[in-house]
Order: sequence, then C-alpha cells, then structure tokens
Amino acid sequence: MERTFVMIKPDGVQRSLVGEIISRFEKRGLRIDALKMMEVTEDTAGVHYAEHSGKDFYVSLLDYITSGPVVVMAVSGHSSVSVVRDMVGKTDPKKASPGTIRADFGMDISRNIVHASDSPESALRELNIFFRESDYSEYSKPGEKWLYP
Ligand code: FUP
Repeated sequence: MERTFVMIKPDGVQRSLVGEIISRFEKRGLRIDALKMMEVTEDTAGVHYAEHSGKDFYVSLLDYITSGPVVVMAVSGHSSVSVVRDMVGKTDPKKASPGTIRADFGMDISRNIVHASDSPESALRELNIFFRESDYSEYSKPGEKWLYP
C-alpha cells in the first residue's frame, strides 16, 4: 500500500465539487485514510509550494491557495501516487485528458481544482505538512482483497 496527499483547492470547495472528487477516489477502490477541511496559512502555503518560490505565478498561487477553505486528505492504495495523478490530469486543465478531474471541471491553470503529490517522496513531505500520525485511520474495505489480490 502507498499513501498520497490530495488537496481540493478553494475553487473546488466553492464549486461544491468536494463530494464528487472524493467519490471518484472511493469508487476507484482507493481508501481515504485522513480527511479535513482547513484554511491554509501563508506560511504553510509557502512550505507546500516551496519549489515554485520565485516563479512568476508564485504570488498569485499563494493568494489563491490561502483564499478560502481547502479539503486535504491522505489517499491510499497500490501505486496510489501515480493512480491519483492520472485521475487528476495534467496541470493545465485545457491540456488534461477528458475523464480526469481537471479536464472534467476546469479550463484555467490557475484554478485547477485539485492538487495531488507527484512522487512518493513528495507525498511523504506533503502529508507531513498537513497531518500528524494520530490523524490517520486504518481500516479494511469489503472487496479490498478482490481489488488488490
Ligand atoms: P501540479 O503538480 O500538476 O499541481 O503542477 P505544478 O506543481 O507544476 O504547479 C503547482 C500549481 O501552480 C498548479 F497547480 C497551478 C500553478 N501553476 C500556474 O498557475 N501556472 C503555471 O505555469 C504552472 C503552475
């Protein structure tokens, strides 16, 4: 099992897409291990998006991510990092494949609805920014053995 980090960004929350997005992961057979709604502080946003510091879109990216509540979650399953990235789609919704979250619900790279970690290393780093060990729940899902023999 692998765990990845997902954030439904402020536009996803404001457009009432929280249930739709979580539902896609659940129906795929992934497991939600931790989940919360929160507001991201400027400091936390800076840590999360440190790799983009100095880029031309950095300031507006931080403004956007701190502009309203987000929903953060830990999503687990076999190869969950790449499976979830594939479900989320390319960074620019205009270039994302139909059927992905970003393509199905967006058109604007600066309002691309959802974030998902791009590697197992990023997943670990990002999960540690938003969650502590006691936030995670462990449970098995009926059908899990069938989904992951
Ligand atoms: P992703 O991993 O797909 O979320 O994409 P990046 O880490 O490259 O970018 C993080 C966020 O910065 C994107 F979700 C949207 C924003 N961004 C822009 O606004 N403009 C750009 O040219 C690139 C990224």
